[in-house]
Amino acid sequence: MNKYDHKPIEKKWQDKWEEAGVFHASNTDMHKPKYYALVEFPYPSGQGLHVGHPRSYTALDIVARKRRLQGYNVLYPIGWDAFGLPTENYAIKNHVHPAIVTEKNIARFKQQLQSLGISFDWSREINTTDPDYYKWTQWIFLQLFKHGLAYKKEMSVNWCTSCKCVLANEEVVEGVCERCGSEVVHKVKSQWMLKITEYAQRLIDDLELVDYPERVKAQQRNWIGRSTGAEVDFSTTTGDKLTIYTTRPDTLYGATYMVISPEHPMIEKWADRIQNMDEVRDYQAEAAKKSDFERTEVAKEKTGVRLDGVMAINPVNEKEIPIFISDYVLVSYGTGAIMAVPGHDTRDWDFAKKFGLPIIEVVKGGDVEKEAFTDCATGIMVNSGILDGLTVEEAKKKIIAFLEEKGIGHAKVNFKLRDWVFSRQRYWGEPIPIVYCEKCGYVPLPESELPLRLPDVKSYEPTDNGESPLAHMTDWVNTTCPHCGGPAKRETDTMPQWAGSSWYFLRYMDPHNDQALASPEALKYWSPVDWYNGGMEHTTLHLLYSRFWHKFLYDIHVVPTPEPYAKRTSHGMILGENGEKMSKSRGNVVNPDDIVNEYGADTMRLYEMFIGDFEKAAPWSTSSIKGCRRFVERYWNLQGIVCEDEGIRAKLETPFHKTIKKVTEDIENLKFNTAIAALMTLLNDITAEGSITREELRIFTLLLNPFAPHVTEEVWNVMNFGSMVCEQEWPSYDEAKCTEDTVEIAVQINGKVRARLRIAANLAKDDVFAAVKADEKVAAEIAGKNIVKEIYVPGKLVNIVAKG
Ligand code: ANZ
Ligand code: ZN
Repeated sequence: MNKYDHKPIEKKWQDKWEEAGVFHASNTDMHKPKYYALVEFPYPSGQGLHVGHPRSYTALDIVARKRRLQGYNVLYPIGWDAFGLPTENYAIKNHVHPAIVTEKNIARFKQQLQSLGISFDWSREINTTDPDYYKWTQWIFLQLFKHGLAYKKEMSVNWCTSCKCVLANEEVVEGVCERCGSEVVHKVKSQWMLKITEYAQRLIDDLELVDYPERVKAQQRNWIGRSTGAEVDFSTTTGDKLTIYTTRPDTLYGATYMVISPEHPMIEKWADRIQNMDEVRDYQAEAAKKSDFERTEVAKEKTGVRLDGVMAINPVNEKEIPIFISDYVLVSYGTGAIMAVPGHDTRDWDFAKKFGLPIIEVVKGGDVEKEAFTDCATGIMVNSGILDGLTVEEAKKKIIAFLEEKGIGHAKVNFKLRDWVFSRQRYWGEPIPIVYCEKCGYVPLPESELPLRLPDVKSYEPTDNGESPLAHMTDWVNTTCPHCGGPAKRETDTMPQWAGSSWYFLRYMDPHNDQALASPEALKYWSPVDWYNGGMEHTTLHLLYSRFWHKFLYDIHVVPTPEPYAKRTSHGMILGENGEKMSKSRGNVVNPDDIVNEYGADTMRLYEMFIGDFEKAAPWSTSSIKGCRRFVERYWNLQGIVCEDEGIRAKLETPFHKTIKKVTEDIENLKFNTAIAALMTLLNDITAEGSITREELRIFTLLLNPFAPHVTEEVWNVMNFGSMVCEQEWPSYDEAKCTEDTVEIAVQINGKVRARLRIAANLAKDDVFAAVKADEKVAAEIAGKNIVKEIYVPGKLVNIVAKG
């Protein structure tokens, strides 16, 4: 037997798999059950793969490999989400075309991924910057446009002063650009918008149809931000009406002033009557500089200007109340105007204190002189006329009925979700396939003219006036109107990076189709994605956007299911050895190439799966990699102790059946670490025997294969077990043979698990306690203490409460 040498073995099997095409999904074997495993495709950055990527890819590779052995036609694809700012910024700095940078980065990523032995179907590789791909991104945009879901609008947008680019709200994090950290200001620009708000309710409702972690569903719901309340009309001394949105119509009697947003259109209408218009204009200018985040931060000092010369009238008690403008009221939410109830809303309370406005208690239960009382579950209405004595919930119903009867208000559902700003003033994105004609307006390109290719430009720098570099290409910009044949101009904005990733999982189903984004047969067979894994950072926006596009495609009968992903999971981050986030500046980055080179891909894969609970963050540990390497070597050495016996020996029957069951189930439940631990235990049981039978080695090899695919192929080959492991059948187990006569129990002392012991399953209670107390760790814990309570949950747990 040779010494284990990972390098030649790994290269050999990677080549053989590729040659034999064993991981190709089949679009013709449609009688077989299908399984579609998906990982978020990477952005091919200049840094190459980091150790976080393999955590996701290896996990679903294990699932994919196991499902293949279980007889499924498995689709496990990969591609490149390659448009985007970092590449463009690099291209600007280094004067190379972004396409060249992209190609280079992809080649590196691909080589790295292949060195890990991930069973991707490389024949289905896609690239969002390939015109054959973005042709269909553009096609989807045209369908959205034709259905009135893409429209152009003048609007105040978030403008990154450094990227010189419009950002979606979600790309502004704590007031700065998510990508470059620079200041974000407001700017009025004409933008392409997608009407995602039309799908708000369905995006909430259909979360019922999918298997996502509860926290991910909650993120989706919070982002959409559905609230129920009422719209109420306040009349004013000018004879106009001012409509407000409130989630607390029950507090109407406590409204002592109103606040409208500095951008509210009524201000212009009242400009002649407002006596302090100069002050108002100054305030408007200041507010325009701030991000929505800054403006609505609860803790910030409240500012505002009272409109002198106009008053509003509270409709329930006819009292005149002042109107303010303040930046904490946003123009884009509700009606851009609020009734302020300082007794029961924290921001209103702060504002009222600062401006010396009256505070009226209308819900009993707090002390409104000290702070706003915001709890609405327990309070009872006071100082509220017809509502006195009611609970908040009762009061809401009653006041809405009252307002509806008077014709001055009605119940209203609102969403925080805004339409999606879909234009970017950048070069490296999909061109938007629309032309502007003076006569005909915005005209879609005929579908036959897709893809609309991105032309070559000399400079990728965005222009200072905020136009895309494409605007300089007059030859390209000037065109004819597809509708009237007259002169027209092409749209020079491009799509955001979110576009290509909003539908890529569909393209994998039929990646070379030039008639449709994928054939109806392929879509029907492969949809939905059975299991989608990716980072926690994508569980809000990417998930929401792709669900939106998918629902739209469902409505126009392109895709067969209302939801794209049946199940979604997220892996935890891999941290540096010091427990901090891996980053260049912290100097704690581990390069996967080095690990593969030194220990081998199989060890790297095992290690990444063994590192801890898949869904939690885990620090890197070099010593623990060595442990995984030793495990691979010990497995390799089994070849040297093969004996003449046949089958599975009686003594190992239970361990084998139990392990098959455990590995089979753990893989499906994201418990890769405990599956590996079970294989390690089984290996110990085998080596304790001093020998292994061919059948035992055969089964062990099958079980280990999804985790360590190269070394298992080699052993299989050396042992002459027949073609490749990846073409075999997953072992089955007999439930009756899975239970042993011993069980492992956890020992809890004062609520903390202090030890785990293996005891005979039928041990009597008293003997269990005796055995537990004889354990060293337990003995140390309870030494000198008084045992107050002892509980035994048979086969599982001993619980000891000890005092002193
Ligand atoms: C009166 C009131 C009394 C309110 C009270 C709250 C508590 P959510 O729940 O987030 O949807 N609001 C309405 N439009 C606003 C805007 N454009 N900018 C800033 N704030 C706005 O928030 C709804 C509540 O936020 C509304 O209910 C309104 O204040 C405020 F004891 O009205 B409320
Ligand atoms: Zn025209």
